[in-house]
Amino acid sequence: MTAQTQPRELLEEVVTSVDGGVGIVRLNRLKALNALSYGVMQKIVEAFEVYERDPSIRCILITGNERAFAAGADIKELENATVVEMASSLQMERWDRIRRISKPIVAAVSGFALGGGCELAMCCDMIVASETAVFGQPEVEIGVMPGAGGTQRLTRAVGKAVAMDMVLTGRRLDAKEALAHGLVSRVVPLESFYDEALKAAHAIASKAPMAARMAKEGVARALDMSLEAGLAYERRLFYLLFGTEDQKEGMAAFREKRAPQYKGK
Ligand code: DAK
Repeated sequence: MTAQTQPRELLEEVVTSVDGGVGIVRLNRLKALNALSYGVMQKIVEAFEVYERDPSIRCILITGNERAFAAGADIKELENATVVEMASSLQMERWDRIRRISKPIVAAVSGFALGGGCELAMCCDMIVASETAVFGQPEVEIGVMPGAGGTQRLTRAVGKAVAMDMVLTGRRLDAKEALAHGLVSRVVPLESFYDEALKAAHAIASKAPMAARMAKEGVARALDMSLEAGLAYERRLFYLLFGTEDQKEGMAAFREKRAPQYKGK
């Protein structure tokens, strides 16, 4: 089969699709275990931003394949980079743009989630992992250290002891350990990891969009605020929702014993 005759999907490293209110992004760089080249990161960010702007999309799902979510940044691209190139590359900005997405993001992870792959999963709001998922920050093995949240988000998720072990020795966590340490939300059989994640994404998409976005923001901010400031912040987000039509609809639907019809207003 020549490149011209291959199905389009085989040629695209990032494949997007929509399922109801869920915008899906699938990493499809099979031969390199979904290594996050600059091009792949740019496409992920672009897809996320399209979904962010589309009011019909209420939740985003990102996944890879059974063998790999992503085995990290593309080492072959990084090998000869200079300090100046790294510091001035658009790559950090791409990570920041992912962080600014306000809609909930679910990661469906199977196989390797290493280095930047683990960091990408940790940027998401929920990780549904297959039993074969493996999480790690092995950058120290190749002469560097995590650069996109691996010392910060990982430490907040699993605590200093386990984070230090992973970052300093390159130790990987299997799915059960990741669940025990609070890195992932659910571990499910390999055959169903994608379906389970999609189901979770649909559950989120069925909720009032503003409520889901505010809830995401509240939990995300919990990690970088004092308890007192966080509680005050949460209260303001909570009050804000009483200005939405969806709050009235949700509570009326409860009283009338019917399913709510949310409009995102
Ligand atoms: N980059 C490029 N290619 C990769 C890759 C990677 N990270 N990981 C795997 N591959 C490629 C391999 O080179 C191989 O390609 P061919 O040789 O066949 O052409 C193919 O994928 C299959 O890999 P293996 O033959 O190695 O498969 P195995 O099953 O034997 O091993 C493995 C799987 C995942 C254990 C192994 O491939 C591995 O150790 N991969 C590297 C994992 C790693 O070190 N990841 C961290 C990379 S550093 C930044 C922010 C973040 C970052 C950088 C910058 N800024 C904000 C600027 C992040 C840095 C990183 O992630």
